[in-house]
Amino acid sequence: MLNIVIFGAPGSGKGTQSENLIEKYNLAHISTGDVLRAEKAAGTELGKLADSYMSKGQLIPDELMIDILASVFDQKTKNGDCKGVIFDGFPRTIPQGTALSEMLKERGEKIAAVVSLDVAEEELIDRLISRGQKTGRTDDNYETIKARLDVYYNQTTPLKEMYEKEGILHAIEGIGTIDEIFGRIATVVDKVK
Ligand code: B4P
Repeated sequence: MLNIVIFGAPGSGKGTQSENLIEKYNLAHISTGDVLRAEKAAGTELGKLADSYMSKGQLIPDELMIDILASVFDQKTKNGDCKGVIFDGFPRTIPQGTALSEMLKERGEKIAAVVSLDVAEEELIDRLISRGQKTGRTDDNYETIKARLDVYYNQTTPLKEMYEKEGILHAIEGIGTIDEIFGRIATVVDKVK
């Protein structure tokens, strides 16, 4: 299977580019942010718990996310009608990265590429503020965005080094039109598929 991790700071375009990848390569999409927002909208206990972290810009605890990820992966791939999976917003910590590799190995799978979208901080903040104004997404306000960026720099960026050592990290310039950036991503994916 073609398993791709799309990696980057909040607002770097992970969700946006995932939509293009799904369509072009017939991949299933796992967005942990979308899973948590759906739980919140449904008013479940998990959703209430997730919201208590997301509204502060913090990460949901690893043990919980790792369990969720494995069950969503099995559910999305059970029919065998997708060519692979795009992991959008997971992993976000080293323990999540290790758990993802183990989960895939147990199923005879591996990550084909980690696509890392590089975008300057001012641009990230502008994009997220603008999305917050358009959609009312409650974590897209200045204070929470700054907290999410701190979490990204402290807890998520160490994964880059891990994937670089594994030789599967592909850094992509994440500034430009959505189509231009997708062209850069597709060049990488076409080489590994
Ligand atoms: P996510 O839902 O993953 O949200 P995100 O990091 O903000 O990225 P997203 O994919 O939505 O936005 P994108 O960059 O595409 O996470 C939200 C929260 O959930 C986290 O803070 C955390 O609390 C929790 N969570 C999720 N996963 C977790 C995990 N694994 N462990 C623990 N906690 C977890 O786009 C942003 C905006 O930019 C959009 O408006 C888009 O239109 C715009 N944009 C995109 N590309 C552009 C371009 N080229 N030019 C201009 N604008 C562009």
